[in-house]
Amino acid sequence: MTTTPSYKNGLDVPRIRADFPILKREVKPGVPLVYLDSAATSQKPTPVIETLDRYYREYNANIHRGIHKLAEEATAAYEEARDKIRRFVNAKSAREIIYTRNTTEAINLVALSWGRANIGKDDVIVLTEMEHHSNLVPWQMLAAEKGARLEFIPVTDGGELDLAALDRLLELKPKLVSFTHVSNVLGTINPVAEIAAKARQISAVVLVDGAQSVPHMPVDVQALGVDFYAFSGHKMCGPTGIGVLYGRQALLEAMPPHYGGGDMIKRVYLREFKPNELPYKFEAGTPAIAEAIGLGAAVDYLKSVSLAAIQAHEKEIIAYALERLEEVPGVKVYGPPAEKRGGVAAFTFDGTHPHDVAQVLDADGIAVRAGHHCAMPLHDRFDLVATARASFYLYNTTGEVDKLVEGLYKVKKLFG
Ligand code: C6P
Repeated sequence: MTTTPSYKNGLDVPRIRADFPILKREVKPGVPLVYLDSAATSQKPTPVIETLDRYYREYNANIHRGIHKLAEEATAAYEEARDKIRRFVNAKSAREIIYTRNTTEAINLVALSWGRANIGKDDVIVLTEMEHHSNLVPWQMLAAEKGARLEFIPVTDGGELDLAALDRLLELKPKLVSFTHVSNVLGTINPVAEIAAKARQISAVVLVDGAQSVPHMPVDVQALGVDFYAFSGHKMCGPTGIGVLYGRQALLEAMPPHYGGGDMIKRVYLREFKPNELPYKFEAGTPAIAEAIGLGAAVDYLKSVSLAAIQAHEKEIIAYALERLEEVPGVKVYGPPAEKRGGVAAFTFDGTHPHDVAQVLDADGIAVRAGHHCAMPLHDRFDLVATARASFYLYNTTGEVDKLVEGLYKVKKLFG
């Protein structure tokens, strides 16, 4: 058995764990929670929880409407959070930061607005085989509506994108290239800047699904050279119900609004309207005010820890996890080696169904996810119906990896 290494990355994990009240929880008497499901949603630190609490206790009001004190405070906090997020991903302007409910809604916004206005019959959209359903289904719906064609960058046996195939697909002159930064199943970190540069040469628009990257590594949308970048607050220590679409201003300016209603208008007449300026053009109706402000607090928290340190910590944890999982006879982990992946390990375990694996682990307080993880075509690619998945974040320890491995030996005993 490998001995547990000490962390080389400088992250004070015990101190970080103290910031997350839920991690003190026992799932039953004497059985502490081992939370290995942060790719589904992360836990929330006290500063985020307190920010939500303070909003409702002290300045709950609708934004951009009232001229009273509370409305002013709520509006200021909502817009301050937008600017924090802008700086976090290095967008040029806060106008380029559109609040959405989550990554899914951000991608649908692009499909409904940019897609409907720019994609026509026989136009090509390039996606990849490793996409989450959120970055597949909206394009399937658009392609069906417009008669457009979907093409896919294949995934290699090692769980990486086949970039030679990308070169061939770019010869089809796609209008859009849309792909995930980090796979939620394989953990693969895709070379975003390289793909975006190639796509730009043929003037394709580039959308990146950042659901599994923004929480875990420094992201600079300008350096990456992307047009759209989508992510979710709940996976980055923030509340549920809030997400972000980053879009290049020139593109967003040219796009029609996708939803109609309050806030997204400058002037309404009985038979027509004039849309509001950015970013409000895409924020119809009363938004998730508390959640946006809470996301601002999550950004402050992640910055105070340092994204570079979080990434280094996850690299250590995943390297250790891959090494330990390999020791367990019958376990097969999918995806590339630790250097090329984020903190995600999806695996199968001989003939045992992943749901049984997850259930046995759950009895010991170990939370992993089992299923297709909203990536059915990727599971088809590997001839799988489901996998079990452990995913790690800043608060996880190598001791928790050891518990996972102990749990898997229990599974082996039970199911032979
Ligand atoms: N993946 C998982 O357990 P939403 O639900 O909109 O916040 O995020 C959707 C999404 C989009 N892209 C990627 C790469 C994702 O991983 C997710 C969410 C979760 O893997 C829930 S299915």
